[in-house]
Amino acid sequence: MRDRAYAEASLAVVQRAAAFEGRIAAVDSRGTHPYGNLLGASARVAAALLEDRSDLLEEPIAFMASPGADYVAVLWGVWRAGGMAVPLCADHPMPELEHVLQDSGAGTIVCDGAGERKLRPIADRLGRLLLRIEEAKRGGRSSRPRLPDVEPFRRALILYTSGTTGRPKGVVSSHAGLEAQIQSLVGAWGWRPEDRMLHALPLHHTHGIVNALLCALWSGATCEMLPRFDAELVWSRLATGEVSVFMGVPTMYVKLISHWDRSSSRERTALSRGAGRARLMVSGSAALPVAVFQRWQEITGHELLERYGMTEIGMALSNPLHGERRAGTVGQPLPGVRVRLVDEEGCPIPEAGRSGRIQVRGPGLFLEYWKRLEETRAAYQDAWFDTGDEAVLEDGYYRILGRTSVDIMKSGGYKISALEIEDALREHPAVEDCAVVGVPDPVWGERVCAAVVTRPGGPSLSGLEELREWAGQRLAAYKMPRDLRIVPALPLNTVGKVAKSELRGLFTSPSPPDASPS
Ligand code: MCA
Ligand code: AMP
Repeated sequence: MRDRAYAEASLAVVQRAAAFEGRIAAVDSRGTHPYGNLLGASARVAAALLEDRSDLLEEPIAFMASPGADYVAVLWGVWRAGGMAVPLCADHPMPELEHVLQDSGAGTIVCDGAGERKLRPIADRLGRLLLRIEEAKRGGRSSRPRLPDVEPFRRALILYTSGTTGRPKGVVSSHAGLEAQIQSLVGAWGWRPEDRMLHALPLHHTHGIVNALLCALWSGATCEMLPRFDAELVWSRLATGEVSVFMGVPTMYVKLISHWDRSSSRERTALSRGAGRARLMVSGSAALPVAVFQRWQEITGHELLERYGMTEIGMALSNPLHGERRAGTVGQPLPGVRVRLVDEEGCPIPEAGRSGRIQVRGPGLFLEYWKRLEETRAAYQDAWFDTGDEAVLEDGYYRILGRTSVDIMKSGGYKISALEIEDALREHPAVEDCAVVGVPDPVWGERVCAAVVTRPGGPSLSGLEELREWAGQRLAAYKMPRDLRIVPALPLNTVGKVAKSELRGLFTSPSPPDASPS
């Protein structure tokens, strides 16, 4: 049934939701929310955003909402008004939020009370309009506003992701691109209306937004949204046996395993039995160590389904829903996605067994880096997007070998640019120069480590805690250095660049007491 309360939008996401009107779409701390209610709320948000206009015409609208029905109402509301949604992360410090607001050019920010307290100073400084979610949900002035027809090729979403240059870039996806990403996963992973997804992922990245939330809603399933990841809370929900689908980054599974290990034997039995009733558990965003795959299988009976993707392309490779899930691999191309490996010159590698850079094409690819035409062009070779990740095809399964750039790290599933952190650290008055590297870590995948050369005659740097406190005002928590070495000079290679592989060795060997103040 269609949303009758308001003139209809053409978006597939709305049409699909209307078909599930009476079913529960979201469960959050406030209760259960049927699809029909989310449609009504999102139409009113759209009306409030439109006011006297007939169409936002892809205007970027930033929003900060806690995980739950309000998040969906605002996301859909922006789309139904013809706008482009820019999700903000509530945990980010001011400079990160300011970067997103400035770069996206979002003139309006929709947020809850907590968001308003955080965002008010930036909004005032940048001259942006703040709209409270509660107010937006009351709708606009007209009781029966007309919502625009939104064509699928229009811009829908900007997600900010770190790259090899400077600050995070905005990755723009169209409605059609997102729908292609969703449809590919819904088919491959057998999503159905009876599913109940337990959602504990951040809602400003593809993993949490597309793979988890939007796939569930596209399918008429129920998405139970936790305020944040908490191993005990996740286990308590898995233990009920009510959850059918769970998705996480490898760090989450490591933390869940460690919680299970700390539980009593009676608790363990209950946790394992409940989790065993789920039909699908997925890992992605970073490499899943084989030991974690095996331990999770011992504990829950689940073979984690590992897949590979990227903000710019959505998901590209996946182990099968039915059939062998091979630990340490990411399976085969998903429906509608083409994948090839190329050598250093960009020539396709025809035979299996040779490693190369992954290139991807398909209808789910992003449209552009927001306002970065040159970088968008450079990301493609013909119509193939170059991921910068290396892989090898072995016996029909792709295995990810790593990244071509030493300046990109993955920690806790978050993509982190070493260069961005170096730029920030160089602003510290005691820092003459620095270099940041990712060092393998059993919990986080990689750990952010910084080597610093102090400024001669400058203020002293007492150590890691001082640097972290200072960096915490500028960088998101997951970008903060976890280890510091103060060195007389940075090691350079023959062409005068910092030798990052050599530098990594500094952090894997024990630190001399005088070189690394704690
Ligand atoms: C937090 N800490 C970290 C990191 N994050 N330390 C190292 N590396 C990190 N990345 C520190 C905190 O500062 C804190 O330290 C302590 O660990 C506990 O932090 P807390 O936030 O409580 O940890 P947590 O809540 O357990 O967070 C772990 C997490 C989180 C839930 C795994 O990192 C997370 O939500 N990751 C998911 C990221 C994601 O969605 N990526 C998808 C993007 P202290 O105590 O010293 O202060 S990639 C994507 O979308 C593509 C398309 C794809 O393929 O999926
Ligand atoms: P992001 O830019 O945050 O979307 O992160 C995308 C990157 O995450 C990819 O380019 C890969 O480097 C990494 N990634 C995602 N899934 C996997 C996986 N299963 N194994 C290894 N790396 C992965």
